This record gives sequence, C-alpha cells and structure tokens, in this order.
Amino acid sequence: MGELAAEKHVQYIISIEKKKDTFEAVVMEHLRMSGAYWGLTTLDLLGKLGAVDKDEIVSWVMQCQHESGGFAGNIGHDPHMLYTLSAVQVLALLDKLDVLDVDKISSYISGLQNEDGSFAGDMWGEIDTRFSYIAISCLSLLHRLDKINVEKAVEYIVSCKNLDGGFGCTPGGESHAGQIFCCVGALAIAGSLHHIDKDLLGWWLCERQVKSGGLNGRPEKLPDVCYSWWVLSSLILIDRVHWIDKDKLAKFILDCQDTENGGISDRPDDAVDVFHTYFGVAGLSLLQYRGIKPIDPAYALPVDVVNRIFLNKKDSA
Ligand code: GRG
Ligand code: ZN
Repeated sequence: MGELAAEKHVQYIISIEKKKDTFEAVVMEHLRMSGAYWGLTTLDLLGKLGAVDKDEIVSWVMQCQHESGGFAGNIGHDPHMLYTLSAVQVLALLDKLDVLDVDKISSYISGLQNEDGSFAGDMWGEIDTRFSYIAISCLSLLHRLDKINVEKAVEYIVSCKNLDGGFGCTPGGESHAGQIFCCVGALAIAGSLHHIDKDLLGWWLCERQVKSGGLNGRPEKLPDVCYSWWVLSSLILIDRVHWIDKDKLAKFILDCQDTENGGISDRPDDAVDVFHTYFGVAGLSLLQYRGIKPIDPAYALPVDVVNRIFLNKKDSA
C-alpha cells in the first residue's frame, strides 16, 4: 500500500491559500469560510497548524460576520448557516472562540428554527437536515443548546428517517450518506441515538463499500473519497465500523493522492481539491492511520479541540 504523502498535502493546502487567481480560487470565492475550515482542519490533523498566521485568519473571519449574527462565505457576501458553523469551527481550531459574541450567533441560529423543529439555512427558508446538524453542532460548541427546542429538532430529524434505516433532506427524501451523517451526528450530539435502528442503518452504510474499497453515497453510485467521511463517521457513531474492510478503504484513499504536487481527489486519477483532501485525511484519521491526529466523528474537529471546548470550559455562563 502507498504511504500518506503528508508533507505534500501540507504544501498543497498552504499554496492554495496564497493563490488568488486560479480556477480553484475563483470557484471557492463564495464559500471561502468552508474552504478555510477544510484546509485548517487538514493542517491541524497533520500537526501543521503552526504554519498559518492565526491573527490574520481571525480578523478575516470576523469581517465575514453580519449584523444578524450569521457569517458569510466571504467578505461582502450574505450570511448562511453553512458558513456560520465553518466560522465557529475555524475559531475553535485556532483556540479563539473567545472573540465571538456568542449570544448574537445563538440568536441568529435560533431564529432559523421552524415550528416543526426543522431549520432553514438562511433568510430564504430552504429546509434541510443539513441545517438541523449545523444548528445543533454549532450551538453545542458554543454551550448554547438551550437556545433552541432540541426536542422538536430531534423529532424533525426522526421524521426524515426512511424504511431502509437511512435519512434524507426532508421527510420522504431519499437516503443519502451525506444526510445520514448530518442526522446521526445531530442525534449523537443531542444524546438521542436511541431513535436509530443501528443494525438496519449499519447494514445500509456498510453496503456502500464497492470492489475498489471506496465508499459510495447511495446504491449504484460511484465511490468517492468524501464518503470515507460521511459513511465512516456514521458507522463509528452507531458502533458498526467493523462491518467494512478498513484496509481496503485506506488503500482507496491513498490511491487518490497526487503524490507529486499534493492533494487528494474524489477518485483515482481525478484532479485534486481541498474538499477531498480534507475528507481523505479525515477518513484516514477515523481509520486511525499513523501520524494523523484523531478526529471527532460527530463534530468533525480534532478530538483535542473538542476536549478543549468541553473539558476546560473557560466561561461556563
Ligand atoms: C462539518 C463535515 C461537516 C459538514 C457540515 C454541509 C454539511 C454539514 C453536510 C453536507 C452533507 C452532504 C449532503 C454531503 C454530500 C455531499 C455530496 C458529495 C453530494 C453529492 O451528491 P450527488 O448525488 O453525488 O450529486 P453522488 O455521489 O450520489 O453521485
Ligand atoms: Zn466527493
């Protein structure tokens, strides 16, 4: 099996941060906050977070916050739940959560909860279980879960559960590994995993492994490195990770590396990007690959960062 080209991936992440006019930079412009979370988490998992200028990042993150309390994907863009969680995750990684006005962010998020417990992504009202996960994860990291109706949020997530044991975007929506991560992660954080039939869901999830060792997101689809995260984290949270072949999955991820210029792609021989580089390294972390810090399967942050937040809570107000 090939080795992880860790140093190359570190160089790749640092280099995309510097390039402003490449195709990737233009595509990433509106979602730069999530890009920062993917890149910085990758660096941290590889023990290289010291390579970035923390103050510069904190200052940029804070310029992306709106009056409403929500964060945008970049300066001058509109706020959204997606980027609000990414901003909180970036500050958590940098141990700078104390710069936040926690009540302001909490009121932005709680203002997006609907009567039925679901969450909208922003003021335009799209509803999706992704936003339920984001609200629960973000408020939990800020010690403000009491600002939403968690019981109703759980009830809504459970209403998106399908007969195959999986979950979709909204009630009746097809099961998809990405949505399953969101629903299982949210239920785990809310202490409500008892709503899941672990054997049934575990079966559906382990069926995602294909011949090459990679995982797909739904039946009959192609494998993709990012499902190493969406599927594996869910399997870990429901205690069924031993139902897949871990060595074959690690080999699939390593086969997707650009060992010359760094970065990881969705499938072998495709072009690399920061999203798949992050999910490849995070997947290997879940597989306990040597030299990578352990990552928390529910919060998608390094375990030491999560422990810092929950074990040495600085201001417990
Ligand atoms: C903190 C890790 C983390 C996430 C935040 C945004 C979010 C919460 C979760 C997204 C979950 C999700 C829906 C992931 C799926 C992304 C993806 C690869 C979609 C592609 O779907 P299709 O149907 O592709 O286009 P397939 O693979 O089915 O062909
Ligand atoms: Zn993918």
